[in-house]
Order: sequence, then structure tokens, then C-alpha cells
Amino acid sequence: MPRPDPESPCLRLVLGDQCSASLSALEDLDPARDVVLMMEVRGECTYVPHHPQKIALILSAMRHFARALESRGVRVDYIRLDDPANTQGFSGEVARAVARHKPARLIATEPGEWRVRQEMEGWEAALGLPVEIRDDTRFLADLGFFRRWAQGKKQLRMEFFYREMRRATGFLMQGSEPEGGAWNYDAENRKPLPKGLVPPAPPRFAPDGITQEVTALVAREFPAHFGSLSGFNWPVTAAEARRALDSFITERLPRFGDYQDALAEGEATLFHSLVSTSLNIGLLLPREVCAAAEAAYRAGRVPLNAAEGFIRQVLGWREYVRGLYWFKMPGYGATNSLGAHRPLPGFYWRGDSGMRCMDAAIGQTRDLAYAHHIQRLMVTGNFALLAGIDPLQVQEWYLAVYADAFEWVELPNTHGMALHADGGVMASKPYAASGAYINRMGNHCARCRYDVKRATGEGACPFNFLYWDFIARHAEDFATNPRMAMPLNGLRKMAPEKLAAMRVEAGKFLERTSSLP
Ligand code: FAD
Ligand code: DLZ
Ligand code: SF4
Repeated sequence: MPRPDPESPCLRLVLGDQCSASLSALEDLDPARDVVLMMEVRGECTYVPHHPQKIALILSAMRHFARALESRGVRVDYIRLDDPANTQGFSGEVARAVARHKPARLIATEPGEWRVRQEMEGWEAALGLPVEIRDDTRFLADLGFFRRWAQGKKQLRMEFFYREMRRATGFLMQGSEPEGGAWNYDAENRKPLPKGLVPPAPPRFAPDGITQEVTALVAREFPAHFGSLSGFNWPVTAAEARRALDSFITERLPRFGDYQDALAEGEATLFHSLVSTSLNIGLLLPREVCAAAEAAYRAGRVPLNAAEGFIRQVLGWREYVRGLYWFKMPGYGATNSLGAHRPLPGFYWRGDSGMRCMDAAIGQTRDLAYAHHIQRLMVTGNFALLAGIDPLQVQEWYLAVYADAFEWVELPNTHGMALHADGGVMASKPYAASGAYINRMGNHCARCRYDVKRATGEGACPFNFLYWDFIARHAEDFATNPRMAMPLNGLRKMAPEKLAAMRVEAGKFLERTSSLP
């Protein structure tokens, strides 16, 4: 390969989830010489049928970011989705840009998804010029840190990784000890929402001209994708994302810890932060998010259980799932250790299952491209786990329907945490629960056509008979898992006729849902 000419331009790539001024691909950029390439491509909008709000969010953030770069004097070659010459794929657009600019080299930041990384690695040979793929330095842990921590361990528990991250970053530490003496205040974070407590509404972001143009384009180009555009309210610039973060820290973080696991009728966002889209496309950095939460705690504005609970999500879970994804790929998503093969029921796309908790989660997913963690894990995820739905179909659904979904974060959460399809790499036991859990954490059951107290017969809650059918179906798989001793004990003590009746009910229910369109 010829040596790059220092006078020739570098072509610097910015992908849709890389809208960060501090992106490694933009370090040492010479505005007088270099060109930044940004590409709106159909292939990225349709490799799963993304929610229209997700597509609109990314295209709007990209256009705003390009404008911000241009205002700093940077030359941006911006390819629009409706450009007639657009080949609609990353490789085709990079090749066209190389022909246009004749760069000495191409500089990219590693992408968030394995399939894109594979594609990028073929460019040097295909294009005949050096391609430098830089680390994504926006995370708090580099991939080497995770690899060193994970290497040789039988179990990769988030809690221990999180402690390492606390030590390494100093967040919520008093010297070498955790703030307040404990690493984790989760036990204080399991309250249902009391009657009369109304969570403050998140701030509104009126769509500007760019967002309006993009939403019209998305409505025209992707009319068949699941999801409505009318509720679009995502920050699309770093300034808007910071405003959203600040309002969360002031108005909702103080109660985030207490109601982190709550479910509530008509309350889509509760005390959650809604920062995942901004973090995942680079409008916010995890360090500034954790620092803002810690500062609020140190100033006495939020209790420790809230600050710790929130920082654990960002510093712990988010960094952990990213490390796990790259540590286990390729192949992580291909396992199916519980042998789940049922097709995804059509009601995941319609929200008409008749189960109130499910329909609430799916309905708000359609309207907002958002559901909070407990809805994703303990409602739609739990149902898919209990019903034995094919992990690949569930993974595709989660990747398609949420505005914050990128494979590096979606796959471990779906495959490992919700479905236990990785055989316990991520979670020491399946997150399986009956209707009693959903009833304890929220108020959907009171208005459901099913009776959460019943496990068999007319009107029995499907989560109840599916739960026991699941435990019975996998009793042997879980026999040696000490964390499953309690449900297995319950199973042993259960009257055989009761178990048999629940399993018949489960069989009929699953047959019915599988045969529905
Ligand atoms: P908050 O509850 O306010 O949490 C604060 C932040 O912590 C989040 O913004 C997020 O960045 C981080 N966080 C919290 N939990 C996790 C987690 N388990 N993994 C990684 N980061 C976490 N999150 C995504 O960002 N993208 C996804 O595609 C995604 N898919 C999921 C699929 C399933 C089946 C499950 C169970 C969880 C998934 N999550 C995903 C994690 C979590 O549900 C979302 O991050 C969260 O609901 C986003 O809303 P929020 O910003 O209001 O979060
Ligand atoms: C998700 C997405 C969508 C919908 N559209 C684009 C796009 O048009 N151009 C782009 O650069 N990126 C897009 N993305 C984000 C990419 O899919 C993402 O960068 C890869 O999945 C790697 O994480
Ligand atoms: Fe969900 Fe069962 Fe409660 Fe209905 S009764 S809301 S299906 S848990």
C-alpha cells in the first residue's frame, strides 16, 4: 500500500450514532484539508424495520451535527437519503466518496455493531487505501479493560464489574470505600408508585425545521414500519440533550431510586431519565451523565439510593453490556440454551393481546418508541421467556421498536438478561415471574380482563400458568442452580392436579397465540 501523502485530505467518517464533537475519528482533524463524510442510507433504516421515530431521531441528529461541524469551518460531504445517486449502503457511499475526494486515507471510529465492523474491515482491500479504525473513546471502559476483567472468569456478573468501574473512575467513592459504606442500594429501590404521586412530565422539544423535514421524509419512505411519528419528542442536539439531562437531575432523579422498578397505568416514563437515546447516539457522554448525578448527590439535592441506582445503570450496566457484546461476538446471539422455538405472536406488533400490562407496554412502544426497563424486562421480555419464543425473533423485535436500540446494547439485554438464551453467561438465573410480581409492582392488574389471583380456569392470568409451565418445562435445566431452588421447591410441593391443569391451560393458550396472525 502506498504511504499516505500528508497533503492529501483524510476522509473522516461519522456514523448516525456517532454525533459527538469528541469522536475519535475527528481528533486531529485539519479543517483546511480534511472532509467529513456522513451518509443517510436506506440499508441502515431497514436491516430491521426500525421504528419511524428512531430513524427520524438519527437523521435529524445527523443533520444537526453536520450543520454544527460546518459552522466550525469543517467541510462535510453529507449524503441525503433521497439523493438519486445514493447507493443506500455504507460501502457504496464510502466508495463514491473516495472517488470524489481521492483521500490519502480513511479514518473511522469503531462502529457499535459487529456487522458494520465486518463491513468496515473489508474497505482497505476494496478501496486500495489505508483505513484506520479508531477505538470508540466515548465509553468509560475500553474494551481491553472489560476483556482483562472477564478473561478466565466462569461467571461475568455485572455487580463485580461495576465495583471495578467505581474504583477505576472514582464515582461515588470515599477513598477506596464506596460512598455510604455499601456498593449497591437496590433493596431500597423496589417500591410501587403510591396513589396520588404524579411523576413530573419530561421536557418538550418542539421540532425545528430540520426535524420537520426529516419526519416528513420518514413518513413518506417507511410507511409500513411499526410505530407512530406524532409523539416524537427526542433531543436531537447536544444542547437539547443537556437540557433533558438537567431537567431529569432536578425533577426526577430524587425519586428515581425509589420507583425504578415500578409499573403504572398511563405513566410511560415515571421517574426514568430518558437519556438512553442521547447517550447511544453520542449527544451526551456517560461521564457527564454520571458526574451530573454525583454532583446533585454531593450538593444534598438527591439521596444516595437514587444517585447510586442511576449511576449503576450508566457506569455499571451500560458499560458491562457493551463489554460483554464485544467479548462474546460473533455468535453471542446464536445460542438458544432453553430451546425456545415458538414464533413471536402478532400482538407484539399490535398491542391487542388482552393482557393489560402487555398492551400498555406495546402501545406506548408504538407511540413513543420507548418503554422503561421493567416493562422491557418483566413484561414483554418475561412473556417471551415464559412462552418460549424464538430468541432471534424477539431480538429483532427489540432492535426494531426502541429509539435507543443498537445491537451492542440490545442483544445482551434481550438474549442474555430477558431470555436467558445464553445459558446464564449474563444472569445467574432467568428473570421469570408470575402475575404476582406485575401486580406487586404496578396497577395494571386492577383493570385487566384477566384475574391475577387465578392460575387456572376462566379468566386466569396467563403469566401465572405460563410461569409454572416454564418452571416445570425446565426443571431439569435449573436443577443445579441454587438461585432456582425456591421455585423448584414450590413446584415439588404443588398438587399434581393443579400443575397438570396449569400446563393444559398453558398449552391451549400458547397454541392459540401461535396460530393467530
Ligand atoms: P433509565 O432507567 O433512566 O436508566 C439510565 C440509563 O442507564 C439508561 O439511559 C441507559 O443508558 C442505562 N441503562 C439502564 N439499564 C441498562 C441496561 N440494562 N443495559 C444498558 N444500559 C442500561 N437500553 C438501550 O439503551 N438500548 C436498547 O436497545 C435496550 N434494549 C433492552 C432490551 C431489553 C429486553 C431490556 C430488558 C433492556 C434493554 N435496554 C436497552 C436497557 C434499558 O431498558 C434502557 O436503557 C432504558 O429503559 C432506557 O430508558 P431510560 O433512559 O429512561 O433509562
Ligand atoms: C440506525 C441508523 C439509521 C436508521 N440510519 C442511519 C443512517 O442513515 N446513516 C448512518 O450513518 N447511521 C444510521 N443508523 C445508525 C447505524 O445503524 C449505526 O451507526 C450502526 O448500527 C453501527 O452502530
Ligand atoms: Fe398482566 Fe396478568 Fe395483571 Fe393482566 S392480570 S395485567 S395479564 S399480570
